[in-house]
Amino acid sequence: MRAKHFFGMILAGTALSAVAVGCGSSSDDTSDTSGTTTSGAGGGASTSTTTGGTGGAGGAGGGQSSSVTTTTGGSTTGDNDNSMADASDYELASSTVQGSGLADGEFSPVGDVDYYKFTGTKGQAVGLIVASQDLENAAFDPTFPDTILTLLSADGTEIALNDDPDPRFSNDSSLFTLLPADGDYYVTVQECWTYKNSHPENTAIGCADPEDKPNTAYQFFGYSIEPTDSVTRNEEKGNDAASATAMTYGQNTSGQYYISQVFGTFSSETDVDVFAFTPPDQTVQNGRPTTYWDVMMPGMPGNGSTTTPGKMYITTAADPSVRLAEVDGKLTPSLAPPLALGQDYLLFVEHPGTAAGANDFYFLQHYVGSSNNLEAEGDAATGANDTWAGAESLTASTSSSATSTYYFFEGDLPPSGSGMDVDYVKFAVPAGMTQMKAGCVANYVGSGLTGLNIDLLQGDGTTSLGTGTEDATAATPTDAGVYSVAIPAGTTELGLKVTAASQGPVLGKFYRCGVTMVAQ
Ligand SMILES: [Ca+2]
Ligand SMILES: [Ca+2]
Ligand SMILES: [Ca+2]
Ligand SMILES: [Ca+2]
Repeated sequence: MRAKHFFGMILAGTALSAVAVGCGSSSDDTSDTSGTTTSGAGGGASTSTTTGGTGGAGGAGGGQSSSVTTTTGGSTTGDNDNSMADASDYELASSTVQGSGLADGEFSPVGDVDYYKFTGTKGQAVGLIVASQDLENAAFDPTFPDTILTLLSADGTEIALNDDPDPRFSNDSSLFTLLPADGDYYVTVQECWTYKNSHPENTAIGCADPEDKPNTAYQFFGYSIEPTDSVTRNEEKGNDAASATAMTYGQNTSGQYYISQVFGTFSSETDVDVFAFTPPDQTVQNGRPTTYWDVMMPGMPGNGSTTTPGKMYITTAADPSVRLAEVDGKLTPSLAPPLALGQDYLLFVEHPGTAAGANDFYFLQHYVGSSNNLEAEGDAATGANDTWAGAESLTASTSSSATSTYYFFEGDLPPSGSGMDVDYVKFAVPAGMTQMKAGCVANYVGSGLTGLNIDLLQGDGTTSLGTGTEDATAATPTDAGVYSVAIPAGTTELGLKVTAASQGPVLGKFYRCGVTMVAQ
């Protein structure tokens, strides 16, 4: 019974991911990380979406939920103990069999670490999941544990770690990995503060307050990831379109599509994995159908892979030589182009070409959803909003409040005459808003636009409050953003001018933007 509840929550929680993620924490809102300010919930988008969901828009992206199904085979014996020597034996479940394999645990007293031990084989794909907030439909509730899960090799070396899921629909942990060798493994499950206090060197870990949380219960589940209707493993049949592995899309009983899991190994530094996919026909709630592909973070802390992907790109099935969207997985971990539903495409995932590591693999979380509000010009037209006089008025996101206002939009910048299209938008500044930021991405998430630039304009349409230019090829990529801008007193309207330097050879012309204002 508990099992059903557990995974029921994962499904519901993930289906809400767009909204939940979008509503994000205020601390996330201060992030200047490229690409994180540009998708509303509409993005449905990536785990790093930060600046507030766009309410209804988001739902579309949602619709997806975890493909994990409850299974038999998992088992646990004894108490959940505090060291490798006392670890509870756990047998990985098979993800393809219905049943249960859940271990109940509790963080008690504060600082408790629970160890589980399982046996696996080299190359085995394993999912390790903790549910605590999700057990009680309490995503981001500070009275519930913010868990961290680590995977240790038999000698106790940490080889992988997850804090929060991707998409980030709660603070519960889920780790998807390929085991590097035959043998025994250990899993630790603990509250975030317990880990942080014992690993001060791991500065990447941020924990939700308070340290001593009133609720302490969790469930742990580990399973062997087998191909299902929403899980696709590259079959290593070759490196070209003719040998592509067909991807699958699964639906729950309500007709919502699951998040698809797409993964594979890099057999050498020249390996290219090719997947054939057809975004399934569905109704997207906002904007245009958009495909999201998020790379799970490699390394440690991460999923333990010894490499990032290299180039990742999408073509039509009809012409694998022309790239519609492309990112360098070494630099940017998310590919998010709008694509037509029901059409046949190919996804190429290349090794970065560096020396092959001991366990080079990748996991992508993939889903199809809606987009931000779309400009009126459409993907090939120009002219409608090319001047301040013709600027399109944006509608504030429904996630806005008395203390924060959000706008999300996107569009295209096709070649126009001897140059490029220019898009102007304008938006109201509600009374009380004093600080703001705006950011746009294109190349960062696979568009063929380079040199994306935004100019934040006052209501006269000419006075600039700041400009920013995207550089997705820098060692530390940046979006086209302006940050920490003081809104001049008395301002009732602002605008953005969006331009790009060039487009091609990648065919994508899209860009995606977000604006955040706060009262401080
Ligand atoms: Ca966590
Ligand atoms: Ca491969
Ligand atoms: Ca345009
Ligand atoms: Ca335009």
